Amino acid sequence: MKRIKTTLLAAAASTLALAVHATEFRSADIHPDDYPTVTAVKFMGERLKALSGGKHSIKVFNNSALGNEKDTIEQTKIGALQMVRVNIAPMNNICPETQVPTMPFLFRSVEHMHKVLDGPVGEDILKSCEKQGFIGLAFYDSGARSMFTAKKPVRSFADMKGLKVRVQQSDLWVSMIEAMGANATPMPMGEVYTGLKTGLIDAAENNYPTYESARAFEVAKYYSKTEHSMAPEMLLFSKRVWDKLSPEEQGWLRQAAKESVPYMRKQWAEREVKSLATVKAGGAEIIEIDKKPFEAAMKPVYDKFITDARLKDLVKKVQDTR
Ligand code: BDP
Repeated sequence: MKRIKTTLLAAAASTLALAVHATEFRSADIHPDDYPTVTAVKFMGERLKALSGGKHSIKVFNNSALGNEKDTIEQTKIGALQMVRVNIAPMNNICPETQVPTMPFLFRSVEHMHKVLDGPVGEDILKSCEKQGFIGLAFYDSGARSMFTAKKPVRSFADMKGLKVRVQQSDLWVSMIEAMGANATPMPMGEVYTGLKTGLIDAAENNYPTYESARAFEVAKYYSKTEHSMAPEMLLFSKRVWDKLSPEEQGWLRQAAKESVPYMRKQWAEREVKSLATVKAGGAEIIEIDKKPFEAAMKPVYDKFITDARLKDLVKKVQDTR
């Protein structure tokens, strides 16, 4: 009898322990429900649940429900939020190594980008944010970013002169746009549509899926294929929270994040095609443009931001990746 009681007690205690420790991690994103970054993190959550035997899960707070990217990065750093999916750009001022995959005209193709980010250079960059309080779990695709304008089309490099262009909150992005002869205005994504509509800005730049999902094509119908940067997306976990997890739990998270990457890439490729069709049907004009003068103008940006030996070495490793 005594033995049964003890066993029952032990079972109850372990159920309790499980209940106490079962965690629903919160993850932020600015994008709508069907955007590939959002569906990928939801997929990661399912994988995490399976790997952890139901112990852990992820709830995605998208549509900027928890704030813009700069705010949610800050919340993740202090551990108020466990996870965040952001573009790499707002991390540029926080960990300098993230500037590398942001650099203009660095990647030669999507395959080149995947090879770099899946390899030791990608690993190195993900790890570099640890000292700032972030565990880099994965990179996601973000395609190539191009310029879109509200009033007059950009058909050549010279047309960039004097344009007021919204950029992400990163010094590197300000320089990139200024090197094109335009004026850069950093602001969160959530203000872009109104900014373009009211004439506060003349232009912004992004990939097809965001140009489409943010409805920017309704207010800026000229999309010029400058393809100036392939700045990827990043999935970051709060180091403060991470350090309290067991190695086994950390392993589940890493594994689930890793498994979400091919899932995301497939969704992304499909979404790019779908978004292009949507913006065209919505009246956007897709303009082919000579990218050479844009690329040539980027030398001062490399000189200003790729300054120390470590960053130079990383850029070289990217260029040498075949
Ligand atoms: C999109 C990224 C998103 C950024 C946005 C931007 O997916 O993370 O916030 O660009 O330009 O492509 O701010």
